[in-house]
Amino acid sequence: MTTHRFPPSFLWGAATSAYQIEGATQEDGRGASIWDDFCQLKGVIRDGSDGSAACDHYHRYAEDIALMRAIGLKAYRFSVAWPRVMPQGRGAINRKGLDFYNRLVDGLLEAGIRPFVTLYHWDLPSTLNAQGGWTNRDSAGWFADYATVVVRALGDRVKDWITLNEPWCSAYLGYEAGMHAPGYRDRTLAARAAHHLLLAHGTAVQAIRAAGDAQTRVGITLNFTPNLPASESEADRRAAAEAPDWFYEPFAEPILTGAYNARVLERLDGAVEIRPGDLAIIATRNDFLGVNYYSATLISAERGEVHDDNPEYTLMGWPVRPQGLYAVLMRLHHATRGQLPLYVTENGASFKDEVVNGRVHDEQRIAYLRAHIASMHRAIQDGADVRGYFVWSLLDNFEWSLGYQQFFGIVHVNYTTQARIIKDSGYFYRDVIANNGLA
Ligand code: IFM
Repeated sequence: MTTHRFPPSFLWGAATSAYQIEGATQEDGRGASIWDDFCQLKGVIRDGSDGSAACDHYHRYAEDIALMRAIGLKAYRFSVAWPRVMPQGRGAINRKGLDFYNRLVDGLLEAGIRPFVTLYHWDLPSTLNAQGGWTNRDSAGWFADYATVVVRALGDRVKDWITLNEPWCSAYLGYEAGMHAPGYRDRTLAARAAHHLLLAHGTAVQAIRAAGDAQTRVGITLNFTPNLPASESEADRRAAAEAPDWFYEPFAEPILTGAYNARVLERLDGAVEIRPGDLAIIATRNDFLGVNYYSATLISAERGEVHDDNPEYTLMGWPVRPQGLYAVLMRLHHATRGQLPLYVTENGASFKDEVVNGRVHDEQRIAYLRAHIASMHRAIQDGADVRGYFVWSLLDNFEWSLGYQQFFGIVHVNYTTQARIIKDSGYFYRDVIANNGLA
């Protein structure tokens, strides 16, 4: 019996990104990206690995589409590698790079799977980084030009475009925490990158609309880690509502309202020039908003950030808090007065898996997905306009500075043989899709 039924047109999908799965980083004219460079630095990737082979998806995409079909995916979110399409970041276009995405899109459409294309999932061409990367205001124009090239090439078949994936990570993990490429530790650079990423997003939305057609839809994907009250008490509720939200305020707020709040302005002040008209560009209308959700923070009025009495953690060390997905979706629903369709563009969990007789019995991942899908269902019942859900991830893959030691896939990948096995969570998800809900 289906207990949580979703709207008939609900789009069930899975997501990946180029550097995390493609491999073939030196093939067919692809240029270098900041992640190729970063991985070569000593000690920055936990297992000393890189994305040069990854899941070899560049060669195995047809097999991967067959897996998507076996699971019954209705949509697939992948990213285009900017340096594959424009090896120098600007100017010359690499036909062979575009051809790969042409083949991928054609294969998806033949399989009846709707492509959602992210234009930037962190692999900035190295040549652009040499010119300042996102700290250079010109990056907005570079990105819009690249977006135009891709939309002109694929836009006859791809209608759903995501400009940036998680600009919070690009700016703060990349330029302030030094954990991600390009690996800088400088608050000023991070603030500058954050503003320019937003500018790049708004500029690209306009460019994508100009290059696309009447069916073109464009949005951005942001990551949220909301503050939740540690208890139902009035004091905790107020504390959670009033606590700074460093995930929401610097990106979602200016995109949705056309203004930075005072806390964000304080951080940007002196680091970056905000020119008249910038915020209008940043707030260019989106057709949808992509929501990435993994975990939440608990806030108590007396003790600040706290932990649950009996927390369950994923292998990433992230507490499992499905109620946070409901909270984020409802907050966005209210902030946009229900006027902006939402997609959960990433949600999933890393747990250590074991292959036993050719099967992976990943009960914890199934429980995580079930609880989050139920939480999203509650938000839809309460009015949130959520149009789709993408599991992170289709495949186990390269988890950035944690290398190949995290396992988010609903499909297991053996990195020696490149053999794939659909995990039990993949079969669970197949049933969710087939029933359009939870059983
Ligand atoms: O693997 C990443 C992805 O690239 C962006 N969002 C979070 C995922 C898990 O850390």
